[in-house]
Amino acid sequence: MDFKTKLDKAISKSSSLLCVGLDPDPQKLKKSESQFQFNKIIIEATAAFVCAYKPNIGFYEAVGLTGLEDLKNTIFFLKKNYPLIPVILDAKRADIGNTTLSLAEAIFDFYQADAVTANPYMGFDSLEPFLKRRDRGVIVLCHTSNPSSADFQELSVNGQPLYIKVAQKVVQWNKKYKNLLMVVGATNPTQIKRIRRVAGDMTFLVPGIGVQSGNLEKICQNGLLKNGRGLVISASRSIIYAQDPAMEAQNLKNEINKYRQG
Ligand code: OMP
Repeated sequence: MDFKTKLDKAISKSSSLLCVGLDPDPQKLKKSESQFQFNKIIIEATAAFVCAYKPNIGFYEAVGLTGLEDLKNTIFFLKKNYPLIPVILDAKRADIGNTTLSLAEAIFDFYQADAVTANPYMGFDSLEPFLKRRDRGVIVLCHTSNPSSADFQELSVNGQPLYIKVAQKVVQWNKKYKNLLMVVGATNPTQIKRIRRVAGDMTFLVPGIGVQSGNLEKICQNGLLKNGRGLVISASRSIIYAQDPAMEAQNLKNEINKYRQG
């Protein structure tokens, strides 16, 4: 089953557009608790309320080899116990072609992620080895949520902001490969409206809800499709460090669903 079909089915089954980011900061874990043990508790508490999980590789790389093992164990735990929930490995990768080929092997074969986040700065050939893995999703950064995202993404290129040029390219590539999505940060409610006009019914991964203070209502108003889909809304810290991660995930799922019903 390809990534988009798996995601679509997971959205139907969970009635949720919520993705939980598995970003265990080593500083915040209890003594002797591994990142895998931390994730397992979060996954068991939140699995009923999510359509996807998104571990960010940076938190695991920070720990060294045991971190990478914990990342692999987390994804394998999900595959074994929650095989219908897709896993997005947030790595924001892309490089010259033969290097991306190796990245694709690491992300899709070694870690067995269903999708990867990818950086479009180096252009088409840097993404092609990911795109050729047609059963996996490639989620290209279009407009990110961070404070300095405008430094490059809002630069005018022939009268249009660069992020719109990126969105146009992603739409074009998706016509051929059919496995693309894009990242639009939740702190960009006006930009998401413009991107939606360019992107038709493509799905956006939307991080930046919670600690980064993205505006959920505006994002939903401006980004959701008429069928109540088209967005996967991701939160990490506000859920994984909550007193009650299950309740936090359920509340966020319900809040998103309020907007889906218009
Ligand atoms: P919280 O702010 O704790 O919810 O975490 C957000 C997660 O989404 C982190 O793993 C970020 O790396 C990731 N992210 C963004 O915050 N902003 C973006 O524009 C893109 C991403 C991403 O690609 O997921």
